[in-house]
Parts: sequence; C-alpha cells; structure tokens
Amino acid sequence: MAEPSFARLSLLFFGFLLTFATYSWVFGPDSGFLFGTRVKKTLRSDPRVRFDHSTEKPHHPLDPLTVREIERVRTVLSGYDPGFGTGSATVHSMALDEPDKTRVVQWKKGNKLPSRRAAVVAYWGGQTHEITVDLDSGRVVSDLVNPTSGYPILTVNDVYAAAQVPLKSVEFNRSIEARGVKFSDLVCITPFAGWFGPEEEGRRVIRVQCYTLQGTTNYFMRPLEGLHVTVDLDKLEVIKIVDKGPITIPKASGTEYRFGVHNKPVHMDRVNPISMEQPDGPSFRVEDGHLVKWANWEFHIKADQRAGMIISQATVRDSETGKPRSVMYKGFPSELFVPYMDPEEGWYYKGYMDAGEIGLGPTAMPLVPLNDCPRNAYYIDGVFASADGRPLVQPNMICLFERYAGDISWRHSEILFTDADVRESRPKVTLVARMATTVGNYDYIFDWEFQTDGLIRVTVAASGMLMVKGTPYENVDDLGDKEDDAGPLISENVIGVVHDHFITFHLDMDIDGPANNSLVKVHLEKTRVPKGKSPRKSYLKVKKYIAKTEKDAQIKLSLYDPYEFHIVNPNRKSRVGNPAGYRIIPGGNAASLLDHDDPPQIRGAFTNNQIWVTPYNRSEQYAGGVLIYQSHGDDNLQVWSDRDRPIENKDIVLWYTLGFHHVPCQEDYPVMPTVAASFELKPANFFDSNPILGVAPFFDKDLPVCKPFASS
Ligand SMILES: [Cu+2]
Repeated sequence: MAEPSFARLSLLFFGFLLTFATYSWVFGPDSGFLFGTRVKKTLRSDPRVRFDHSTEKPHHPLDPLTVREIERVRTVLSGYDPGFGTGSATVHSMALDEPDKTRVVQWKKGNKLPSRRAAVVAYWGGQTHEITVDLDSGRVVSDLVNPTSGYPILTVNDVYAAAQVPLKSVEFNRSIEARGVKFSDLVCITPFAGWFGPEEEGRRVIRVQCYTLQGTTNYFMRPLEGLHVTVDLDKLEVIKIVDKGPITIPKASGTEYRFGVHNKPVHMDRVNPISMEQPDGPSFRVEDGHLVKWANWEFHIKADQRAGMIISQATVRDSETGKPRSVMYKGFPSELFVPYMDPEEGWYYKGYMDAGEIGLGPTAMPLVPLNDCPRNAYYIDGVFASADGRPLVQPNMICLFERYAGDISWRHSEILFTDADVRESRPKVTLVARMATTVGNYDYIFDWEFQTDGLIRVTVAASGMLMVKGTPYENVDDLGDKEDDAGPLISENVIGVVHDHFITFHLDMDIDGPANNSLVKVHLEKTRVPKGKSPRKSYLKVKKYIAKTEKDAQIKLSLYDPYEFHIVNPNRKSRVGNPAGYRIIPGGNAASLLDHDDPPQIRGAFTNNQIWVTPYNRSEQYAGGVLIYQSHGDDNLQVWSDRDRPIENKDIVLWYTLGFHHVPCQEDYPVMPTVAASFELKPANFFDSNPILGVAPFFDKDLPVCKPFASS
C-alpha cells in the first residue's frame, strides 16, 4: 500500500492519543506545552506554578535570566537578524552569561548587579552563532560564527520535525506496514547522530528509530528492529533508510509500568506510609529565589537548560570563628556520555551526550511530590527560552529538603567507666538539592547533599527504560553462540544492549578563595621494612606530590596504586600548619574502555581519565565543548588539558567522572529499579577539629512522643 491517507496523517499529527516521541519525550499536539509551560499559559492555568515569574527580577549576579530578560533578549535578536522574526533563525540555548568571577566574588548584597548579559547559541543559514547580548545596552556585543566543529544543542522543534520526516517516504511507510503496525500506534524517537566522518559532515544529521505503542505506554520495550532511518535535520529529508526486514516485535504484555494500569501482583507485606517529622518546620531558607541558607552552609542554586541544576558559591562556616569560608565556586554535571556496545547498523552511532545534545533542563519534568521528593520538600522552577526565544517555565524542577534517614553523624560510648554512663551520639541530618531528568528512555536523578561536617555528596541515580533491541529469540537456549552479540536476553524477543553511563562533573573548587589552590596527590606507598627492624614486613607510607601542570592531573583510578586527591589552599594553614583542603572521594566507578580512535570516544575524550584538574578558564565549562552535537572532538577537556598549563597555586577546576558499565538483567525490565553512583567532597584539614563537636543531640523534649515500636 502507498502512503497513508491524508486523513490518517492528520490524525497522526493532531490526534489526541497519537503521539510522536523524540529521543527525549513524547509530544502532544502542543509540543511547547509539554516541553515546558509557556509563561502566559502557566500563570493562568498551571496550578503547579505558584510563583509569578513574569515580574521576577534578578537579585544576585548569578541569578538565571528572568522572564523579562529573556523577552528583552528576544527583542534584541529580532532587531539583529530578521530570521528571528520569521522563524528561520532559531534559539538553541539562552542562559545568563555569567559575569567575571572576580566581580561575582567581590559582589555583596545591596551592591549594584554587574551588567547582565545573555549567552545565546543560535542557528540560521547553516551557521552556528554564539552570541552575547548585553541587556543594559540592548545590543549584540559579540557573534562568533562556527567557532568549533559541531552544532548547537537540539531544540524541541528539531526533534519533533525530524521524527515526522520518514513519513514522507513511501519506502518507510511500506516498511511500517510490512511489520503490521498501525500508523496510529507508531512512535518514533530521534537518537542523536554522533559523528562518523566525512559522509555526514557539513549538515546536521539525526537518526530515527520507531516503536509501537500498541497495548502499552512503554513503547521502548516494543522496537521495530531492523528499520533505521537517517535524516537531514536542516532540509528535513531522508538521507538513508535501512530495512533489514521485519524482526519479531516484542509482546506488549508485561511492559506497562503505570500504577493502576498494570496488573502485577505484589507479593510482599504492605510498607506503611512514612515520612520525616519536623515539628519546628524546616531549618533551611531560600532567599531571593536562589540563595539557600542551612545550618553552616550557604549556596546559590539555579536551574539550567544544559546542566539541569547548578550549585554556586558554596560556603561553609568555620567551626572556630563562625565566618563563611569558600569551598566551591561552581559545580554541575558538565556532560554525559552513554556509549552503546553494538557495532551493528542502527546501533553503532549510539553514544549519547545528553547535556550538550538535548539539555538536562527542559527534559526535567516536574518532580512528583511525596515520591520524587519527601513531604518536607521545597520546589524551585526552571525558566528557559524556547526555540523562538520566548520564555517558558519548567515547574517544580528542583526540590530542596532536609534528610534524616536515621543515620549517625558521630558517636562513642565508653566501656571502661563503670561509674559513669558515657554514651554520646549525634543524628545525621543533611540538606539535599535534587533534580530528575528524563532524557528519552533514561531517567537520571541528581542529588547534591550537604552535611554539617562539611562534606558534600553528589549522587547520580539512573532509572527509567533500557534501550532494547528486538530479536527473534525467546529463550537463552535458542540463542546458541549469538548470546554474546549485543547483550543479555531480558524478556522474550528483547535484548538489553550493553552500554556505559558516564557523568563528568565540573567542580570549580575555591578553597578559601579563588586563587592559590593546588592539587596534592597523597600517595599510599607500600614500603618494605628493613630486615630485623620489626616483626612487620611491610606498611603503607604517605607521600605527597603537588601537581605542577595539567598532565600531572590526568588521573586514572587504581585500587592497587592508591592516592587521595586533595585540593588545598597552601596559603591558608590550619592551627597546626596543614594547608586547608578538600578531598575528592571517588565512589564505585567505571572507566571507558573504548579505543581512543573510536569515533564516540574521540568526542567523549573527557572520560579518558576519571580526574582532571585544569586552570580556571571561563570558556571551559562543558567537558565535551559547547557545540557537541556531531562534534569532532576538537574542543574538549582532553584537548584543553593536553596544553599542560601550570595548575599549582592557581585558580583551578577539578573534573570528576563517575560512571558504571551496564549489563542489563531481567530485573531492569520493564522499568529499572534505580542504580546509583556517587562521589564526595570531604574536608581534609579544612577545619581545626571535628566541626560538629558542639552540635547538640536530639532530646525527647524536641520531638513529639510517639508510641515506641514493640521490641524484644
Ligand atoms: Cu544503563
């Protein structure tokens, strides 16, 4: 049969239930509404937005662009190039162009704000423009055209339009029909193209991969395997269709995950509703929308289109003087890298870099109260610009809450005293800033957790759907020697393709100020005891090495060659003379093992080491480069670090990559239980002694009496 009728196409594009997915989300008829909430619509009708953003003003030099400022930038751009008025020029990202660090550090509340500027990445006429708009003068003050390889972060319009392109092709429509899939059940997503050499250069390219929604919301588990489309994103034309012929579409039954829709019995006793009590209310406050004050911590927080959530100017009060001391100027997930381990057609290009290719902000759907965040949470909205430059609000995108999980922050009981009862214990209460983003099939939950002892824990948890591959096989016994090909069989006709997850964090540590920081590598060296000197034969000795240049700080972790990594300020000494410092403590981790000449790894070269330290450079924010889409790997952390610049006693930036290999298993189907990885930034001789020694324990009088649970 030929192309679907006009009526069917109309249904497809405008129908109520008929949706097209992009790599990142399912679109309804008004994609703008689902992508974020248009400001005017929001203010009138969205009960989730309780704050009137239309009159918001910036209060702090790092506050994100307000709705008014975004509208002003749009006006300036419309006067700069007529394409912004007609829609031929598109805004791919728009964010505050943060003032120089020195100005931000010197700024005090009550001072005039440094001039406000917007950093815009726009695209028109096949050219990428990195534009700076000065909001005070209302002028474009710089416009860099194609500064590096690669293209801008995709817009919602890009992915929506690309997903529709294959329908123009008779061949594609025949392929769909040959699989017995109704067009009304068809969902297509748009995986990013990667970069694989000259054939796809000089134009923006995207892939299209399709699924059936028949009988489930979880179309990700029902791929139309063997049908792969490559699309020219500018011309909106099909470049290539590969159809290897129909492969069994996995069944719908067992794929549903929505509560009340799936009929999966629960074979466990009910867990009663639970939450933390805070009879005196929360202990943190948020001033001027973005400044968080809690216990001994103070930091600036904001939603960001690309990074999702940015923590800035984190200071902790000194335990001796009570004065705030700088710990970190800026911390955020700088880039993600998720390479899939299948060299076959339709899979080889999958090596997603979600922050720079689609953005973690607009894909962070509103958090679900009581489930994403506990009852005592406070919510913060994101304000972004859409492709036409208009502001949109992402409601309840970040939550802040205090966590008490029954843990202990320090304790000791004394066993030798028979005449005194010495049992000292302190509860551990922390403050968590959380964002959860849904980049297509995957959900990533980002937590920044602050402890009163000065520790910051960053956790990334992954959940959501696997990216799966259809297969004719229903049982491992049928696979024979094909078992190792792409990944394990996790359900009938479903292979969970093996892949990695890497998240590279930009951690601009400013221990006691922006200048004068160094990386000290504290090596634990096994030492042989000279014969006859001791009953011992060997022990570990600590030796310190100061990293002089960037190559000294290209670090691969090893259990059998252990180091601690301290960022210290040698000019700020402790009472006994140690330099004030913070350690980065890696958690469980994985390394990217792809060859360095493999195209995804060339672009993902920022994962070649787990730790890097670079001198501060305001243009080096995104580990894979600003323009990472189809980039050639010419502007990334590896390239910058290979310059081998001095990093001793300077303003330096620490980069840490956490990650894990993911070999899927049946429990990951149809939706994965969360799996988490984390790292910590922990004081090391930063305080003169335990900073929470003076903290009082909880007493019975502090908390309402509750019925103690019967115990043995
Ligand atoms: Cu995974």
